[in-house]
Amino acid sequence: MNSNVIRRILVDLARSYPSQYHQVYLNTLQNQQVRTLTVVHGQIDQLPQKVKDFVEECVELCCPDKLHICDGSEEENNNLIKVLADKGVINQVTKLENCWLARTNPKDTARVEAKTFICTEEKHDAVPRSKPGVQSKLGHWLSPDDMDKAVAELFTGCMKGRTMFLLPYSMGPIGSPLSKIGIQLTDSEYVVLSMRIMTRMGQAVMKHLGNNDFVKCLHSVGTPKSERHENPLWPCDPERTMIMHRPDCNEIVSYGSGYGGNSLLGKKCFALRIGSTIAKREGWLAEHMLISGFTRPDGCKFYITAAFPSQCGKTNLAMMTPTLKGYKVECVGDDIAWMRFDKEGVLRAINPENGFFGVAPGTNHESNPIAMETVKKDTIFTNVASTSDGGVYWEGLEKEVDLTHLKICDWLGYEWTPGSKNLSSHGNSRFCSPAVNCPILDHAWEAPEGVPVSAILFGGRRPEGVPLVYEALNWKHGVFVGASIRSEATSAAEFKGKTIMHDPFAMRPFFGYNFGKYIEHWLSMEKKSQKLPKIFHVNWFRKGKDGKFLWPGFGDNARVIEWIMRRCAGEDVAIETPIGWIPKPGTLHIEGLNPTPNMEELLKIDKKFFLDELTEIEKYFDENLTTDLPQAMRDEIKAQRERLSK
Ligand code: O2Y
Ligand code: MN
Repeated sequence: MNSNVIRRILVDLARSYPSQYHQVYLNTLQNQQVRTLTVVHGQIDQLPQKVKDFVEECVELCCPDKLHICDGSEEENNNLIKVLADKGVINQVTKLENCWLARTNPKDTARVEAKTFICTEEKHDAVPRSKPGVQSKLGHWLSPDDMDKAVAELFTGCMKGRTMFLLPYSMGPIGSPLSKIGIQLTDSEYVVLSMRIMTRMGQAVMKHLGNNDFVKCLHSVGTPKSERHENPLWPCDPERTMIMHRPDCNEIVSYGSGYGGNSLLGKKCFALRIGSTIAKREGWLAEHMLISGFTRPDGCKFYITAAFPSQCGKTNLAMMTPTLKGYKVECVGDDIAWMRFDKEGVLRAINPENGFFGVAPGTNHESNPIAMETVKKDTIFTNVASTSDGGVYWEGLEKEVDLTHLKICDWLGYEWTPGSKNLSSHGNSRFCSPAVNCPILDHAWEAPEGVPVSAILFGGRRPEGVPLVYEALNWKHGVFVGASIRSEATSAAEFKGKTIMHDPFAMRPFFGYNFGKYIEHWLSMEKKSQKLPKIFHVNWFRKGKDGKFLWPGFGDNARVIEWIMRRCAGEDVAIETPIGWIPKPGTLHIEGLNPTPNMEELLKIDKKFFLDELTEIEKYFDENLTTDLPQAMRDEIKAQRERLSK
């Protein structure tokens, strides 16, 4: 008998087996023996049929010993914390309230772009046609056959001896018309704890799901051959890690990594990669953007969204403490925005997440006091250092933690001394904290209809040439500005060093479909509304001849946002330049800044620099998009070149 037929029969048998024993009997195909799966938490017969089918299929494939259906309760959470703490996978940060520190396998510390794939029938649906000989930098394609082979090879029996956890979760407030539901299966307790922070997870979601469709997410930390008998605290399989997405059937499959964006599948995989494909189909936008509300002293409030590449300060801007008197910032989200036009033509945004997975190094009471407050309780830290008084430490806290009488254990667990040539914390170490801990969380952060967006900001880390702020001439030009984002590379991904990388829309690692089509989708938004948000480009990182930053940044960025708000209110505070509108002299509030910033330098537009920039952008488009580049973008290049050549 064909193994699939045997499989079907055994699954049917399993379904009819009395559920009160919480047991289903399933077949492991490797040895054709019947194995026992113990349901240790929750009831399989109470799952919606579509969820049951998905679980059974994955149980058959992965062969876990146990199944735990998560309810999202505090009790469940505490039990899992205890399991991990008893094993030594996490340690309590006793100085803080209900905070924990995880140290990962040093080979599993960041998203792995090179091993992240979009699987479609046609390659062209996933990635643009690049120039012959040019390896596309806009995503990696996998054929359905290759994905099936990879899944069979990597996942067969990969959860033997482990528990499979079933997590029902909602991206966005449960029940919001803008929200979507996912079901993640994982063999990592750390992932369960983190997903409970980062998403709305548990029973309420399952109830809301009913028999509707959901995004199917399968995750395993994997079982490397070399470590099968070593029982490592942080199992992973770095050599064979693969993160695969199938937009046509809303599926995510991730193997080999327990870290961040590779394993918390609601975040980059669902909310951005699969999210952008759903958004394309349904006519909305899923973007790598923070969402914040700014209130002026007169009470007038504006919401902005902002797309900056990874590690360019989105969390700092989202939680900014403004230095301008009487201004208030409130945070809706720090990383992802789902946006659609409402019936009145107003662009509305929700934050699909429920927490912050922020970079620890560099976060301190000067750069982000609100984040420092947010991480004080219910937080999971990953790959930061610990101090002998029960605290945590990372680069950037030098002025705040008195290390003189403390012993420090670095992120690898070794004793560390200040001044050592090694860093105490990994450059991509993180805090994972519930959004509700944020003292400036916006009152409308869970509004089902989303918040109204007045301005969209693009930006990057540009030490040279790019002014502090400019406003796009119109929507089409704004789309070109987004498509042209470049930024000094950082350590969030595998790319290191100080090169200026292209990162269109700050989405380069997160496109779920062909970037050429993505640009077209953005262009098509113009037809949806008469009330389009204004588009701006900001750069906090311009440096002077002495190599020092020209702009103080952080809370003083409120001064730039204040100018942006005035533009949104229609004030005549800008002058036109070949690249867009910049502040009229004297209109950007710099009073009280010491030293007084050199505004002339900060806003200077060097025509030669921008002509070279255009040449580079055109080359990038030609190499990476060839004929997939929408004509509108070529028109923008031509028009900008003409403006710069006058
Ligand atoms: O390296 C990772 O797995 C985390 S990446 C990340 C986490 C939170 C927010 N943004 C990012 C990013 O890379 O954009
Ligand atoms: Mn991000």
